This record gives sequence, C-alpha cells and structure tokens, in this order.
Amino acid sequence: MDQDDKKGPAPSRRQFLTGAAAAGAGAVAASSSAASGPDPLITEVQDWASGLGHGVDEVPYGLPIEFEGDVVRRNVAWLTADTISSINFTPIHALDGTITPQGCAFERHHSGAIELRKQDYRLMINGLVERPLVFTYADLERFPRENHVYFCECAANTGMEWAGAQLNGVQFTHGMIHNMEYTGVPLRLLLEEAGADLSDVANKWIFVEGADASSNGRSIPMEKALDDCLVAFKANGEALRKEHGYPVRLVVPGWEGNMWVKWLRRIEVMDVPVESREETSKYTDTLADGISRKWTWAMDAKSVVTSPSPQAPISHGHGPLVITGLAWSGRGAITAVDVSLDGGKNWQTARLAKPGEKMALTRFYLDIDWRGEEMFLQSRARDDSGYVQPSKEQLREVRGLNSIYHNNCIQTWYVNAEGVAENVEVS
Ligand SMILES: Nc1nc2c(c(=O)[nH]1)N[C@H]1C(S)=C(S)[C@@H](COP(=O)(O)O)O[C@H]1N2
Ligand SMILES: [Mo]
Repeated sequence: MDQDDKKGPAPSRRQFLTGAAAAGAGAVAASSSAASGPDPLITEVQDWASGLGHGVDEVPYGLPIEFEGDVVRRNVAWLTADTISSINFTPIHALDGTITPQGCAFERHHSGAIELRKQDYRLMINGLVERPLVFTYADLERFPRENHVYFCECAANTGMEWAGAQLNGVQFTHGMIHNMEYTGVPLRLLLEEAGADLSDVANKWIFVEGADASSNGRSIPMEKALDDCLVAFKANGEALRKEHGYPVRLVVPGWEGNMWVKWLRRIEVMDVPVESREETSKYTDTLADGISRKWTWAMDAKSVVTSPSPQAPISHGHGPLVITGLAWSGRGAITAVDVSLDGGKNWQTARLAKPGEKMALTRFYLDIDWRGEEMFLQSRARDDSGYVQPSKEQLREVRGLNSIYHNNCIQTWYVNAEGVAENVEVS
C-alpha cells in the first residue's frame, strides 16, 4: 500500500489482498504501483527458470542461503574486555517460530569454547555415592533417553537495561536466550546408577563442573537434579555444537543459563552447596540496601515483541501488520500474553501460535491494521503459576537499582509514523 492510502477509507483485509493481486504486485509491497506496468518478475523468464540449479551433494551440510547473511549472532564489543570470556546474542528479531537453530544461538563462555572429542569424553560421579563411576560417551548412549524442548536464558539477559533503555535492538536487549529440542539421559538415572545417597533429599546437593579451564562450577539442589535435569548430547536432532558444550552438556530446565554446565565432566553429590564464584559474586542480585539475595535459580516469566523492533522496523507501509514476539517462564507454561500499543494503558490478548509448553519459548502474534499511528509497543506474559510479568517500575520497587541479573520487566519499543522503532522507557 502506498502513502495515499492514508486519505481514503480503510479497505477491508480481503479487498486489500485481492486488489493487490489484481494489480500484479506483491500484496504488501509499499513501492509497487499498478501504474508501473507489467512486472518483469512475472512476465519474463528469469535466469533461475531458464538454467539448472545445483545438484544434490553440492553442499553436504547446508548453511542458510547468502541472502540471509545478516541473521547472525552479534556481540557488543564494549561489554567485555575480550571475546574469550564474553557473550553474543541470538538474532531473535529475525527468527520466527520457537526453535533456535544452533548456528545462531547465543554463546556464553568464561574461558572460550573448547574442542573435546567424544572418545576423550569422561563424566565422573563421585561424593556421597555407593559407587563412584566414570561414564564414557558410549556409556551415556546406553541409558534410556528423552526429548524435551527447553529455553536457556542467561541470567544477565536484559541486564544492561536496569538503569534505563540502553541497547537499541531486541537481539541485544533480549538475545541471551535460545530454545532447543534436547536429547539426553535424565540425570536421575545416572545418579541412581552411582548409588547416590538419596536420604534426606531436601538437604542434598550436586556440584557440577565443566571440562573447560573456567569449569563454571555450580551447586544444584538434589530435588531439581532428580526432577527434570538432562545430560544432553543432541540439540535440534544433531550433535551439540562445540560452542554449546559438545559432546555433552547439562540441561537445567527453567533455571538460569549459568547452571547449564557445558562440556560436563564431574558431578559430586554433597550435603552442602559449594557457594562457588559463579553462584556468589556472579549471577547474584544486589538489592537496594546493598544486601545480596541468595540463590535466584528459576527465570521468572518474561516476554518481548521481536517485530516490529529497532532491528525490524515496519517497512511495508500502512495496512495489515503482524506484531510478534516470544514469551517464556522458568516456573511453568505461558498461559497468555497481552500486548499494548499505548505503553500499557490498554491491553489486548495476543494469539499464541501453540499452547504454552513448560519452560519453553512460546510464540505470540497480534494481527492489527496499522494506519501510521505512533505506538509504544509492550508485551506482558502470564504463566500457569498465576505470575504476571512486572513493569520496570514494579520490578525496581522490589529490587532497587543495584541489580544486573534476572531482569524480566516489560520492554517498550516506540514506533514512529514511519515504522522506525526505538528502545525507550515509559513510566
Ligand atoms: N563449562 C561451562 N559451562 C557453561 C559456561 C561456561 O563458560 N563454561 N557458561 C554458562 C553460562 S553463563 C551460560 S548463560 C550458558 C550459555 O550456554 P550457551 O553458550 O550454549 O548459549 O552456559 C553456561 N555453561
Ligand atoms: Mo550466563
């Protein structure tokens, strides 16, 4: 549709689609005009129709087509001193559905992504066990396995936004998240195999370590370990990528990404938590009074509009607009997502692509007719524990301004009359 459209009466969606088709133009191409004559893309034989394409085997393992070359992980250079202990971000503004392809799923490592061959892989379970055991990769493959889709969110996701709107792109504000289908062995089965002491489970812990130099050691309550943790070796059907912990990583559904130890090498059964660096000085929230809150494991319900957003402006002019985004909760399943076009004054219920699944990303859509009005776009997630995603103000009332981690507040994008979006804060 072109700008003249503003003046006339709004066509219905049906008229609009047939009208555009009759004109031989792309249904929502703002630049097309019926007056410009026949479209050579339709009336003339193109190269791709007059020659042959690639044969099979041209690319034994396919990569995205070159035209999608901007759908890549990106980092923010000033955030960390180097790329070895650093983070990059998933291009969630350019993805749809819920599954994150491994190749563009964010990476976070403390001492770089290591190369560990399956045949060199060992997993030790020791401590309060009847039989300390070492599993090889081949051993793990002989246990009954399960498939589950879960999100993994770094506790630092959205952390740069506490004090005010900062990074102008949903990839950077919310891209420390990915969502994959994992194949793995329930950790419970391996703990049972080693004869872990399961008396007084409420006071038992495991301490998990990776094989990389940082080791990223974390304490996990035994109840969680027995409940739903997976020792995973496949993601989205294929081997884990090196950067996601090849050949084996721990999956800790709904809980902060730091606990999802990659290159998993040792699990010690204990009756106390270790209180390691990663769970004290890091990944801990300092409250307004300067006191740090101990243990914040589950990632509270959160959502964000991924398009339109600063990296995904509205480029098609007035008329039908698909507003879309992601919602998730570390405490269960998303039951609903509300979307506001006016900074939280009025809310509409979005359409969920599928019913929310436990501790997995949920895709939502709101289909509107956009007439060029300015918008303050927000989304608000609700989960099956009854929790409602808080505004930034509400979160600050409870947590103050000293926090970095675990920021699950409502995000606002200002969209102007041209469809350009910007990260802003409304209060
Ligand atoms: N061994 C090991 N495991 C690790 C880390 C690490 O540096 N080393 N980083 C952790 C952090 S902070 C996060 S957020 C997740 C990130 O997983 P990803 O790199 O697959 O996205 O891995 C966690 N597991
Ligand atoms: Mo993290």
